[in-house]
Amino acid sequence: GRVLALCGGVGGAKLALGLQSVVAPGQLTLAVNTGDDFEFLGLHISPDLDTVLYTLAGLNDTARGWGRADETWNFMATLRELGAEDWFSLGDRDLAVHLERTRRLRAGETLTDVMGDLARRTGVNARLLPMTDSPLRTVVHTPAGELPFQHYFVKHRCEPVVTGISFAGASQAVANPALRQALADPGLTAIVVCPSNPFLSIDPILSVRGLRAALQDSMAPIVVVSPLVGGQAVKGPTAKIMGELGLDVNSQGIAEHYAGLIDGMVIDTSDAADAAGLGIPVHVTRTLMRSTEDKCSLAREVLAFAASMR
Ligand code: FO1
Ligand code: CA
Repeated sequence: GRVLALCGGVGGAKLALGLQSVVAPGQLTLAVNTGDDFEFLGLHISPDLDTVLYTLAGLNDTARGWGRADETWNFMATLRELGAEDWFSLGDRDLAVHLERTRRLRAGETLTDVMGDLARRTGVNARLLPMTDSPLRTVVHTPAGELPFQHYFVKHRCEPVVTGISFAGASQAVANPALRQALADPGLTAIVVCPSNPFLSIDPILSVRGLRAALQDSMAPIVVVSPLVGGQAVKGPTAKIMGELGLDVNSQGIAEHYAGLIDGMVIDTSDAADAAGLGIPVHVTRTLMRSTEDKCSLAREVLAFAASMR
């Protein structure tokens, strides 16, 4: 059956890759966070869409976690010699994607059209949908003021204390029509929330006007894969942010965050003790995705778990 997955960057892209291998060709749709998007050197940057694109196309740099494999950095080195802004790095190959995408956006194409074409040309076997084509920007609140997401994440290396998070433009944003269509499809059999950061990667998607309600109205069961392993984030600032926001850094905290939306949760074996207290169906398994086989077997288990709830 058809499957829809919500995802952000690295953690989400790994499960998306597993889903791409186990879901029948043409049946997987990915709704990707664009709250991290911004403009740098006049270029439109979509970090999560690119992480998912490169991962599904097999072009990603696995060690760095973002950008392309086999990358060179002549552009950045030359920029630095010119005294230009250089806190955000674009590799030479990545730069070509950014130049072409920005040109097409300026010529009037939507982000959905451009990403769809890039996905087709790189051999991706899933529908890659930005959650919205409207500008929606994640803003991180800190004691020293508000920071655009990439300033918080890259320029300030997630060091500032997070006192809140908001999504500028969310109430005016128009949900991607193709995503609304996927949600209304009676043939949709599962909605998977990937193990991405709930606050920084999934909440922006849920903040798009009408999307949370459309998810709730969908007939398909919604299953979230916890981004925590042993009460810790696999990568990135999830645990740090949860602590700073006064939330419990455990499966219970994740379940409460998604309460009213999700029908089931997949947690890691190291968090198995949490299962009984979650109040929703839980599937316990190994959720760390190192190998391709890890990604595929987790994808299969998540879909089987969702199928058990229909
Ligand atoms: N992350 C960094 O920590 N430093 C960078 O210079 C950087 C550049 C970059 C360029 C293109 C791209 O698609 C992603 C890039 N990222 C970089 C990753 C990105 O900022 C974050 O990982 C995501 O926004 C969080 O999901
Ligand atoms: Ca429902």
